[in-house]
Amino acid sequence: MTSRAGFVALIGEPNAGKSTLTNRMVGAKVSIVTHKVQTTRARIRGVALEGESQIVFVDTPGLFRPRRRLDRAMVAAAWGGAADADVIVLMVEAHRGITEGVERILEGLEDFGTGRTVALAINKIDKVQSEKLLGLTKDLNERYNFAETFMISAEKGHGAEHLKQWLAEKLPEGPWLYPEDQIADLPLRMIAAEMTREKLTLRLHQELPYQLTVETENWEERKDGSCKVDQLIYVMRDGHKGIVLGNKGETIKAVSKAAREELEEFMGRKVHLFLQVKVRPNWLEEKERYSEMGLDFRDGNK
Ligand SMILES: Nc1nc2c(ncn2[C@@H]2O[C@H](COP(=O)(O)OP(=O)(O)OP(=O)(O)O)[C@@H](O)[C@H]2O)c(=O)[nH]1
Ligand SMILES: [Mg+2]
Repeated sequence: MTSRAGFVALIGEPNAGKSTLTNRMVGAKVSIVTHKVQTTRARIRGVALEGESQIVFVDTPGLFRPRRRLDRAMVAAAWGGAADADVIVLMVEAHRGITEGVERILEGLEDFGTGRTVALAINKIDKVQSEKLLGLTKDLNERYNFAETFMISAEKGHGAEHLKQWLAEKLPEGPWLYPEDQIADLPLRMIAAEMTREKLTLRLHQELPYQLTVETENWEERKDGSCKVDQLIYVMRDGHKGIVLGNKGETIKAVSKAAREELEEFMGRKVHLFLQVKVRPNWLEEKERYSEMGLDFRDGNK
């Protein structure tokens, strides 16, 4: 049998379930997931095997109408991921259907021209009656020439195996791109920062998660096999710092505990995690913050 390998970009509106599907396909959590929109900020690769194929899933930030520099850099990263992929999967939420945002993405896909394989995955089918899905499938296929339509639930797993098998066959023949046992290619310090950002996003309300970033400052291996990880949480205002810390520091303590536990499980060893909050009013305009996030600062230029 010949081996196959290639990139499959998952694109869609924020919250469509791209990261959830990435994790399901890989069989491990490589990308953070929250109920909030705009959770993923950069391209996250997750590697899955299916038969003789190695499928590199490229989870992308959601596509939306950008306002800030960070938004523009995220949207550019998402389209860049699609442009580089062998196969694109557009994820649409079953219960929301064809929103304005989906319409805009379909227009964007037209710019790629023909000759590229684009599949449609209608996600969250666990949320709707099946009759509704037929109409939506028809409407979407009238608007764009999808190679195939899949009805899935990234969370519950319905249809995911079928989609994976189909994708495996669409990839070009060639040697695998990553070692057999590799599932992610983000540096550990970035994975660790993402874990902390996930826990913050889950606990903080309204706009605050969009106004902070997390960076791993220092990583120290200890003789006893554990590691000490220092992270900085950049916020924009003094008031935000107080909210992140919480009453008597209870918010940051809870975040730190949850992130540490996840990191320990991921690495299979003990972690000492230290979080510090720093007020940095202009972090959204600092080049270094973008490279730490895995984004291109210039993509944010107007
Ligand atoms: N009911 C249901 N919920 C789902 C399904 N897939 C994902 N979700 C939920 O939808 C929310 C968003 O999921 P994510 O995977 O973070 O979505 P995303 O497309 O990566 O979002 P961004 O990173 O913000 O662009 C989370 O609360 C998921 O648990 C599904 O099949 N069914
Ligand atoms: Mg995501």
